[in-house]
Amino acid sequence: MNFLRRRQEEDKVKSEGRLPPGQSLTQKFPVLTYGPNPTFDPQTWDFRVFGEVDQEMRWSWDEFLKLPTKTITTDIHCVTRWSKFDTVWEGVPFVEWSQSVGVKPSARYVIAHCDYGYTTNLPLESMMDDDVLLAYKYDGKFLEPDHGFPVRTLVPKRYFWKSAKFLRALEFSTVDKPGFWEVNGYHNDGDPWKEERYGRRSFF
Ligand SMILES: Nc1nc2c(c(=O)[nH]1)N[C@H]1C(S)=C(S)[C@@H](COP(=O)(O)O)O[C@H]1N2
Ligand SMILES: [Mo]
Repeated sequence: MNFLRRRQEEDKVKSEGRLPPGQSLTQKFPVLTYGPNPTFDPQTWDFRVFGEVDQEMRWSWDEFLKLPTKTITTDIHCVTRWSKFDTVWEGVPFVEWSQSVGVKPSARYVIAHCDYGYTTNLPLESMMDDDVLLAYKYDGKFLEPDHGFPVRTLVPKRYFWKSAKFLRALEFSTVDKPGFWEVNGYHNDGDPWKEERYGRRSFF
């Protein structure tokens, strides 16, 4: 009965066009991390930008917290087939932040670098959406360690593996550099509406 009601609810939202193909709605917030959570020391933590920018820069935790933020409400979609509606995030908006770092015209890709070497790549174009954040609050509170504390990227229009937890640097690049999951079989672009789950080198 419960199951039936859930299916009816899902059919309803699908017909409203909010649930991408092959996804199911969840109220929970599943955790998917490859490896352990990093330890955080506000004295030594930094966030860097490098590559195709006028000047490479770094922010301490205190400096990062002074950057202008905005809050958005958005749906998120994981490649493992769960979607969660109306999640609320606060963070530094990527578009405004990127204007302040002087991105060179030669930059075409953005590579997110995280603690323990997790990386993920996107065309600069897909980062230039007004819902893309360097997020550090969820539901009005600092991120839970499991969800990427202190900072993660948030790219709601891509599958959630493109939203990099434990972010430490963004690299602007002339060439694409497929990241951790992308070289392990996930699709390079990861658009949930096109169901771009697995790439050509997929083993699944
Ligand atoms: N640094 C880092 N970021 C990561 C991951 C990871 O393992 N390490 N997993 C990705 C995957 S596969 C998903 S689905 C989401 C999960 O985010 P959540 O645990 O907050 O739900 O984070 C993404 N970002
Ligand atoms: Mo994922």
